[in-house]
Amino acid sequence: MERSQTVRYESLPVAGVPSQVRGRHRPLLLWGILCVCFGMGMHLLGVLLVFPRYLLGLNQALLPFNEWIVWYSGMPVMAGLALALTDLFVLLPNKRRSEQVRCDALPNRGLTVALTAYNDELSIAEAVRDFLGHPLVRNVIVVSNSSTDATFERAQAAGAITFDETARGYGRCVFRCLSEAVKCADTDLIVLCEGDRTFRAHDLDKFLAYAPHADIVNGTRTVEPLRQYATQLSTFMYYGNFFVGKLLESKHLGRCTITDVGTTYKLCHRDALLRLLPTLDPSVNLEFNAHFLDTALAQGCSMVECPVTFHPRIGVSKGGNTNNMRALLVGLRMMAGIVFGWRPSGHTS
Ligand SMILES: Nc1nc2c(ncn2[C@@H]2O[C@H](COP(=O)(O)OP(=O)(O)O)[C@@H](O)[C@H]2O)c(=O)[nH]1
Ligand SMILES: [Mg+2]
Repeated sequence: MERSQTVRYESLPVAGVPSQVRGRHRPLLLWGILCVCFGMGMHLLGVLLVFPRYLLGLNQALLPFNEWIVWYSGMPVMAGLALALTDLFVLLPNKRRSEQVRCDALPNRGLTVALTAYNDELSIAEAVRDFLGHPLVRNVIVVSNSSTDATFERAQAAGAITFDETARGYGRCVFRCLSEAVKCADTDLIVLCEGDRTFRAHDLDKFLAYAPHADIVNGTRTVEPLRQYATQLSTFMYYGNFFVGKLLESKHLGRCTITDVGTTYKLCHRDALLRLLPTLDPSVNLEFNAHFLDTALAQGCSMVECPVTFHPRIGVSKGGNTNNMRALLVGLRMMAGIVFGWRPSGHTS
């Protein structure tokens, strides 16, 4: 294909991440939030026990346990508050970055855009044309995740550099996108996005405005006037993403603001991505975006959020947005990853 011939490829470094990692801190605020949530859950359970006690005639049997649970639910709440307040008022000043606000020059503002696609034949050509139409976009890559429809052919016909990723799963697809994009040595800036038309090329200018300030500019879909009325992001997912985002933020307190943990749309500086890629686990599936941010922050990358517009999907949803129950499971796995570490999660699309 013509466009791919103009791209100069460079080999990936084999060594791991350089020693950018700064001193690790205990995430007391994260533990505090979890303790408070646990205590409040206990308390709620205690209040709800009133129903079996009086409606099922189990008052005598359940009363001692009911009193215990309501009384002792205060302990995790108090412990959690103590942890959270210690982190916020004692440790935070040392955790916050002390250097000046970063404002790098961008000598090369050209962009390589990499789009994930899985059976997205209805939208992929339009998405490719949208991004190719932006004056700063030099390469558009599409990674089709073993699509069984015409996604690959339509992406190629629309002018994308196309790849087929045979290992199934969103994480594998994103990882392949990033791995192919860093080989494009004619650009310093890499944009990851989806080929389902939920995100648009006009937002690239917003990303570029934030690009001097951090290694990673992560899109956020939480700015109300920028969300189209009916999208796949239900109210539950909107607040769920926000909550999990704040958990991740509390883990890396003083280093970032996170309001949306599930957006694919993001810009990365190529040099930072080259260091980060060997530390990512492509077998983490639909939680991959949270895994990406957590790992990047742990490696010492800087991250800033950028509001992006969000639009209804073209075609059928296959990801974590299919329904609220699936979104809940993805959210719980994200929380487990943030607290206990990231584990492979088989593809379920
Ligand atoms: N769910 C899923 N999505 C994939 C896979 N491989 C690639 N993708 C793409 O990754 C994106 C998933 O994003 P998401 O917004 O969570 O789900 P969507 O509702 O299907 O768009 C879509 O653009 C898919 O086409 C896969 O194995 N599973
Ligand atoms: Mg999508």
